[in-house]
Formats: sequence, structure tokens, C-alpha cells
Amino acid sequence: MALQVGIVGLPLVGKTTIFNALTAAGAEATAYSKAQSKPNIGVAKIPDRRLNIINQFIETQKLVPATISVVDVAGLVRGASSGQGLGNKFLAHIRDMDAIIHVARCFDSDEVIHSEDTIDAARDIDTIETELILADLEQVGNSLDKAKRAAKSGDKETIARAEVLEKAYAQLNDGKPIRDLHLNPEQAKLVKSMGMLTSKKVLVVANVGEDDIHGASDRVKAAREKATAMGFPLVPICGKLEAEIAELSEADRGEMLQGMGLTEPALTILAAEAYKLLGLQSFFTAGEPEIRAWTMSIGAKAPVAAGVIHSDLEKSFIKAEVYTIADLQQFKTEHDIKQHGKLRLEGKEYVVRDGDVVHFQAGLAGKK
Ligand SMILES: Nc1nc2c(ncn2[C@@H]2O[C@H](COP(=O)(O)OP(=O)(O)OP(=O)(O)O)[C@@H](O)[C@H]2O)c(=O)[nH]1
Ligand SMILES: [Mg+2]
Repeated sequence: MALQVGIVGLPLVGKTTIFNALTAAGAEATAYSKAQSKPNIGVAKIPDRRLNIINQFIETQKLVPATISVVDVAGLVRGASSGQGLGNKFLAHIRDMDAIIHVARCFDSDEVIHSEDTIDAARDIDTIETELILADLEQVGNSLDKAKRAAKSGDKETIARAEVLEKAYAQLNDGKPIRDLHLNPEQAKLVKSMGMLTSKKVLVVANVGEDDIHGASDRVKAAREKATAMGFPLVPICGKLEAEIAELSEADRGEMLQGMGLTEPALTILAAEAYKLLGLQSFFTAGEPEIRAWTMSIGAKAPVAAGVIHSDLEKSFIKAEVYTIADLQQFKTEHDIKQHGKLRLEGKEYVVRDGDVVHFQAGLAGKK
């Protein structure tokens, strides 16, 4: 399943604009907050030059990039957790996500109001974190009594659940996020299944104006200091320009970026940061029907990588034929890679590496 990220932030900071920049979905971005009734859902195709490199040597019908699903919801205001604004209702859509993108406004505009009057992204990062903590506190608070009562039955699982909830409640009540709690792997899994917002990793997007597309201003510097102190990477993106660029053809896109002194579209940079944050990497499959990039966790073994393609493939995994893109560049064909002894036959214990090109060999479906 594709990686899923949810966009949060104060109202009118450019969340939908950034969503459009990532997905080219062309969702409506307005200078006033509209009562948004449903989230915007889109797919970002992650640009990866390695697909084109493989395609220089292997003919194919199509190149299929890895994707990130992006969900954009209404803005959260200060006090959202006590019922202010619309935002809190939308947080349910964020609970299933793998990570959060927090869009913080750094651009100037006389037309677009700021819900806090002044532009101060560092303050806004705090405000949103507080709202997410309060939203989690409410959710945990709602389940805690019931969980404690259930734990009296003596059942191991219900006791573990009550313990985690109690720990989480104390942490949140202290104004701290779940991600800073020390949890054992089982507890972490439980927390994940409960969809706690502050257990998720956060990436901050500083939405900068056209006059600061590289994010070199003091304003962005202050935001970055704040983000770093909280353990969040920060990426400056000029949402307005990037949303326009996303609409262009690939050729025009390159030209426009160059003209602005940018080397890569925001999506490439953001995807790289998101992968780093979440410990992800890509591997490739290459053949006549398609050359495709797949997303997997760094350190995972070959059967798990196979499972990214299809869960049956994980179960029926036998072996993987693996080579690197550098091998392909050197020897030009898979046949010659094999001739030179560089086509490796790997088993269940093989740890897949970033950029591996893999052919999986599987047994009959359903066979153990
Ligand atoms: N000048 C400038 N305006 C921007 C930029 N990014 C967004 N805007 C404008 O800010 C307004 C709000 O943008 P949206 O993307 O709708 O913001 P939002 O956070 O989704 O707003 P809500 O969903 O209503 O909370 C729109 O008029 C955008 O055109 C930017 O980088 N520069
Ligand atoms: Mg919006």
C-alpha cells in the first residue's frame, strides 16, 4: 500500500495549494476559508530519475513511479479541540496516515488573512502541536475508563491496552506528544492501531512567498530552529509557484524550474525528506510491461519487499534475482550482467538495498 500522508495546519496557510503542488490535483484554493465538507484526496507520483536510467537499457511499455497518497483537510484553529472551527472533525481522516505534513505560512499577502494576525511560523508549529496533543488527549480520555474496567477481567491484552492508555494519558496531560514516550514494540503497535496523531512523524513545509523561494529569510530560519528543536525536518516550498509548475508538461516544468533557479520540483525534495524521516527506500522491478519503483522499509528482507508488490508474493517467495543500476549501466543487458556473474540469487534472509533491481521467483500461490 502506498505511503499515506495527511496535511494539517492553521486555516489559509496554503495547505490546499501545497496539496496541488504535490498531486497536480487542481483542488480549489481560496483566499477565504470555505466550509470544506470533505477532504481532498490525491496521489503524488514521486519523480525518480533511476526509472529513466533503467529504461535506457530495458525497453518497456510504461514507467511507473512510486506514489504517496495525500489527504488535505480543513484548517485547525487555536482551540479546535474545544470545538472552535471545523478542523477537529477532519482529524479523523489524519488518524490512518503514516505521517503528517504540517504546512506553516511564511508568505506575505495583503489579501489572505492569517488567523493569528501576524506571520510567525515558529509559533504556529507550536499551536498545531498543542491542538494535536489536545485532540489525542480527548481520544485517550474517552477510552481510558472503559479500558481500565475491561482490564479488571485479568485478560493480558486488555491489561496491556489499559497500561498504554494510562501512559499516553499522563504524557498528553503533561502537554507532550506520544512520539516522545518510550514504548516497547508491542505498545508502539497498539498506539499505532489507535491512530494517535502525536505518535506520527511530522514534516514541516514552510510555505514561502515568491520573494523567498529558497527559504533563506530569517522567518524561515526561525521556523527551522523551532522545527529542529521538536525533531521535525523542514522543507521550504513556494506553494503558489509549485502548484502552477505541477500543472505543466514535464518539458516545460524543467524549463520553468531552471528559470527560477530551482533544480528540482518541491515534490522530489519533499519525498526524499519523507523517505528519510520514515526510514524508507525504493527498489525496482523492470520488464517489458513496466519498469516500476516500489517503496519499502530500510532493513527489510526480500520476502517483505515481495509483499509490497503482492501479499501472495511474500508467502510464496522462493528466491530473488538481484542486480544494481550500476551493474546495468556497466553491462547494458541483464544477459550480460548474468554472464559476468553479477546477477545475484538471493534468499529469504537477503536485506534489500536502495536501488536494487529485483526479479522475484515465487512458488505456486498459496504454497507455504
Ligand atoms: N502570495 C502567496 N499566496 C499564497 C501562497 N500559498 C497560498 N497562497 C494563497 O493563500 C490562499 C489560501 O490558500 P489555500 O491553499 O486555500 O490555503 P488552505 O490552508 O488550504 O486554506 P483552508 O483550507 O481554507 O484552511 C489562497 O488565496 C492562495 O492562493 C504563496 O506561497 N504565496
Ligand atoms: Mg484548504
